[in-house]
This record gives sequence, structure tokens and C-alpha cells, in this order.
Amino acid sequence: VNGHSTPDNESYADNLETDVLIVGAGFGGIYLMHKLRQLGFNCKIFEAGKELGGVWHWNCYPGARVDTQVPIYEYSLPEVWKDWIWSERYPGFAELRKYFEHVEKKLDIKKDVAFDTRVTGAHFDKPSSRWIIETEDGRTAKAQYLLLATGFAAKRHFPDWVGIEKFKGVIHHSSFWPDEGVDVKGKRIAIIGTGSTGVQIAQETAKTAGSVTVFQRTPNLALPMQQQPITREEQQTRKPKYPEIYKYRMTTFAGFQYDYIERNTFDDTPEEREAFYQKLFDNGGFEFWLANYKDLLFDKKANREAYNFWAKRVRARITDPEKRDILAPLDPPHAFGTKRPSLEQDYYEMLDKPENEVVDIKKTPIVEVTETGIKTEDGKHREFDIIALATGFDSVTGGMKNMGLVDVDGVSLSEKWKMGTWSYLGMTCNGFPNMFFLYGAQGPTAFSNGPSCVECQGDWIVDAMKKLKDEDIKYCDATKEAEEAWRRKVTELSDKTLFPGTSSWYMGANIPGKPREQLNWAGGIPAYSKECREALDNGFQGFVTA
Ligand code: N01
Repeated sequence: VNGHSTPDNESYADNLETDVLIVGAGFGGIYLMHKLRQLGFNCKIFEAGKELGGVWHWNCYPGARVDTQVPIYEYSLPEVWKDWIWSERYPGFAELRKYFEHVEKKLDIKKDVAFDTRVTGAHFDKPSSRWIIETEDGRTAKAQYLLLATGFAAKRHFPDWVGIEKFKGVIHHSSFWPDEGVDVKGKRIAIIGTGSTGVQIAQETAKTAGSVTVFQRTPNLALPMQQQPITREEQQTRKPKYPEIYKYRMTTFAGFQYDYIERNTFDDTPEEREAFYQKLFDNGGFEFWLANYKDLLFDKKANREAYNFWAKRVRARITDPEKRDILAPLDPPHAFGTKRPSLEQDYYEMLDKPENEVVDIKKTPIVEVTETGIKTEDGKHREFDIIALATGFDSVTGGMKNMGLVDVDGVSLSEKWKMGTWSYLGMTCNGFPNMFFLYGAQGPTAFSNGPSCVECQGDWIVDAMKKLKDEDIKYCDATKEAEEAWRRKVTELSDKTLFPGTSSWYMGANIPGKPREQLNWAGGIPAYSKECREALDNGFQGFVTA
């Protein structure tokens, strides 16, 4: 299994001292750097990869593209969007990488980034009020503030199948896909996993591969993407509305250009409901998920109604009855929308082709990877040239637990979070003074559009740091009580929804042994923002300051 990064960076001195050390140069890290520079903070970013872009630096697997429509999945910064033009409604990874080149031209970030630099340890030295940060290549840095922008997918998940190291063909995890690509033409490809990644890989490789075999544990309740090219003229005409669009996205549950409607499912007649579902489904994107009736994620009966519509539409596209029942069963595998639906273009048609196969590994689990292929419990051995592992991530908490972070009493974050996750506001942790994180645990993270979440939390972090500076406060540290109360709030919000009933990475349930708990704020961005603002406006409520 390949890796991109080799720690050979010479671009920063050992014993670096800076006001702010940011970890990660994706959407979050770049935003923080840009905003903090404007306030006169001296900032540096440590980034394990070789380029800006975070997940878009790592993700170049076949078919990788964003599932949020232009212009929602981008910064609201006018200096960035004003002269940036996309080519499609849902841009692919190559275009997203170009977007980050454009961001660099506008914001001049890279001069303060040390690439190929992986953080492996950090602790807070109370006497000097400084974080001491260690990197994999043995250097250290000191900073007054430590900001973690490591994303929700910083730690890959590799299942421990017997023999996985023996496979003699090509095998890659989706986020370690080689930059130069893999020639799939005419090859026999296995794809393990049917999350957003697996669906994209299967749909794309099936266009040229000899055969595609998808190993599915849980069907993805995928929605039509309705991809379309978009012209420069269309975008130029719409740009005067962008400020309004970006303002609106922060008022919606998930930071999108649409929101749940004010009606419940059974407020409408069956005919009205059918017409409404039809419209959402055909508009494409996440509308069927995020612009649906407001009880979709709360009421089992309402949810089942939406599922039935989804299954009817998808089943009609699959001619093979066996594949139809595996990909879109009549009975829901879980409540619709409690696992992230992928956006597909011709996933079902591609898998329906006779040369392609869908293996239901809930019925016949994988028992072994051999030199030439994959063996399942029913004794079948299938041979492959390429295996794509689309098995996901130790999502949300895995990255932060893996960085050697230690609290003021010498307890590691991985120890602190062993039995569950505790944070305050989904941005700070007790015992980790002046450490802030975004797009991570107990924030709107997985239930929101990435750039919206990053800007909401980034603005709060920047305001908190400005306040600390203006009021001459050396550090702030969340209290244990505030953490307990936040955890309770996160759990209570989630318990009102259908999310806890589904084994998903949202609930930590995709990683063997990981505590099952809601890892995300399920109350929407506006309510989240309000809570966070109040804590600041009330003079660092929930923190001790010194
Ligand atoms: O990962 P996943 P992902 N044996 O965890 C299966 C974002 N994203 O990389 O569902 C067999 O969702 C697992 O099965 P199950 C997006 O937020 C966005 O696809 O646990 N199978 C599942 O099918 C997304 O949600 C885009 O039963 C095993 C799959 O592997 C997040 O990233 C594109 C297994 C993992 O799916 C993660 O997506 C891609 C095992 N031992 C990703 N272990 C955009 O479009 C796991 N699986 C922007």
C-alpha cells in the first residue's frame, strides 16, 4: 500500500518559535492562517502532505469529486471567489487541486507552510505558556496557540483481513491512490466498501475496466448527482448574488444552499408527497436528504416513506434481480440519511452490466486475501489485478488521537478519549489550554458542508484568540464541567434523531472497538453558532483563563 509523504523537508528551522502553529493545510488550516495573519498573528502550518488542499491533496482515486454543488463548496472570501470559475456543478479532484493553486495565488499561504512535516507530539508547558510541538523528523517548535485543522479523515482504516500483505497485484487505499494513477483498462478490479468513495471508484473504473467486483457490506442509498457543465457566463451572472448565498448558507442546518422544509411528511397527501419527492430527487445532489420534510431524520415512519420512494426509483434502473435486491433492497438497511448517501451518476447501470458483480459480504464475508485475489466465506475465490480499499477512516477522532497530544497532567488525548469523546464546543478540550480544533469531534463536521463548518468555527477561534490578545489573557482552558455539559448536549440532540440506530462512522461504529457515540453536533449550524457565540460574549464562559 502506497504512501505520498517522506519527511525530508528543510523549509523550517529546528526550534521554530511562532505565535500560532496550525496543523493541516486544507480548507481549515488555510482559512485560519489567512484570518489570523490579518490580525497580526505570526502563523506557521505543519502539513504532512506535499501540497495545499488537505483531503484534495490526498484523494486522487478514480472518480474522486466533491458532492456539494458550486458555489457552496468553496470559501466565501471575495478575493478568492471573484475570479475563480469552475467547469462543472460538482468538480473533480483535479479541478479542486487547481482551486487550491488559485487560493495560493490570492492568499500567499505556502511561504509559511512546512510540507512533509507530520506532527507526532505536543504538550503545553505551563510556566512559559507555550505549546512544544514535535515532528516525525525530530524537530521541535514552540507556539502560544496550537490549532488543529486535521480534518475528519486523517487516519485511514485498513481492515485486518488475513493475507492482505500477500496480494501480488496492485492494492491501494483510496486516500493513498498514486498521483500518477493506475491503469485500469481491461483489468479485473475489486472494490471493497461502498461509502461515497467506493461508489465513485466503482462507477468510474467500470467505464474501462475488464470487470468490476464490488464487495458490499451495506448498500449506499445513493442519490442522483445530476452533474452538468457550467459556463463562465452563468457563473459571472450569478456572482453578484454570492455574498447573499454565503450569508444564507450559514443560516441552514448543514451550511448548504437549501434547508429542510417547514412541513412534516404526513402533512401532505400521498400525491403531494410523491410530487415533492420527485422534484427533490430529480433536482439531484443532496436535496432529497437535506431539503426534505423536516421530520425525515426524526420519525421512523416518515423516513420509511422516503426510503420507499428511493428504492422504487433505484430498483427501476437495475435489470438483474439479484443485484437489485443487494443494491436497493425492499427493506431499508438503515434509516435513510443516517449514513451519508453518495452522489452517483450511473453507478447502478454500471454495476448492472453482466461483466460486473456485486458480492453481498454481509451474507458471505471476506475471509482472506490471497496472492491472486479474495476468498469469501462461501469458499469462492475471485481473482483480481487491482484491489481498491474504500474502507474509510477512523473518522472524526482518529487523526487527533494519533498525534501524540498530551494534556497538562501528562495524560494523552488518546487516553482521555479512550472510552468516549469529551470536548467543549467541539473546538477545545479540558487540560489542553490554547489548543483549538475545527472540523472535528462534537462540532457540525459530518453534518455540514466542509467550508461552511470551517468558516463558522474558524471565525469563532479567531475571535476567541483576538479576545485573549486584547484582554491580555495568557491562556484559556475549558473546564471539565463545561465538557461534560457539551457532551450531554451532543448526545441529547443526537438521541432525538434516527442517527443512533444506525452503525455508521458518524457514531464511531465503523472501527472495531471504538466507543459507540455521536461524534457530531446534530443541532445544525445556526444553533451551534449561537452556543459558541454565547460562550465568548459571556466572557469565556466554560473556560478558566489566566
Ligand atoms: O468511507 P465510509 P468513505 N469489511 O466509511 C466498508 C467523505 N467523502 O471513504 O457501511 C468490509 O463511508 C463500509 O461498510 P459498512 C464523505 O463524508 C466524500 O467512502 O460499515 N467492508 C463502507 O461501505 C464520506 O462519508 C466524498 O457496512 C468494510 C466502506 O467500507 C466519508 O468521506 C467522496 C469493512 C467505508 O465507507 C468517508 O467515505 C468520498 C470491512 N472490514 C468520501 N470496513 C465526496 O464526494 C469498512 N467497510 C466529497
